[in-house]
Amino acid sequence: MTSVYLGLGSNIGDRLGYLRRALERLDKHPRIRLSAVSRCYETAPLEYPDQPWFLNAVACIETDLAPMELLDSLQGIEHELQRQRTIRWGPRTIDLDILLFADELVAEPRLQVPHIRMHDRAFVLVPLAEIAPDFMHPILGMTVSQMRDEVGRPTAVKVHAEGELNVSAR
Ligand code: A4P
Ligand code: MG
Repeated sequence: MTSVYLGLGSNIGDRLGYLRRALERLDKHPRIRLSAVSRCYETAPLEYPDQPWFLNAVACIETDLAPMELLDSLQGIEHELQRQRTIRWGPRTIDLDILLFADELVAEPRLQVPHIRMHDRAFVLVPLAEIAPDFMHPILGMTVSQMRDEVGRPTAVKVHAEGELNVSAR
């Protein structure tokens, strides 16, 4: 089994509901076990600013799927939760990104791991540091908490009022 860190984001409709449903679907997958979930953060949109604020969280799963098989499963869950791909970086019911796949490196057209933008995004690093502060980025050689301290803690990242996702991570 491999420990994998996933980023979750939603900025349309019942954002908390979409995050919870994505986590439940992950945990129901026969080859995925959910082992930890961060709190949920309300974050200002980056890249494409003219869109609603996001809820973001990070989860740790254990899986024996290969990286590409996991990507297929995540895209299946996105599809089930009515994700429409219109604008790149634009609004979405649910976005599931593979942040780190143990210390493996993947450089395929469909998949790059570690996620190429994770190290400069507070909406990834703040929740990730809650559940994996000492995990080392396999290319940059920095721990998650070091990367978080470099990116700072902008006020645009705050714990959501209902911050506990209450999904039973085992
Ligand atoms: N892909 C490549 N590497 C990966 C990976 N490690 N994990 C490919 C998942 N997918 C990966 O993604 C486009 C393609 O990336 C996929 O088909 C897959 O083959 P997408 O989810 O269809 O589209 P996207 O999410 O719009 O693009 P992308 O590049 O994943 O964007 P990001 O980096 O996820 O950014 N602001 C806040 N506050 N919170 C957010 O969550 N998210 C984004 C999207 C922008 N601004 C945000 C947030
Ligand atoms: Mg994405």
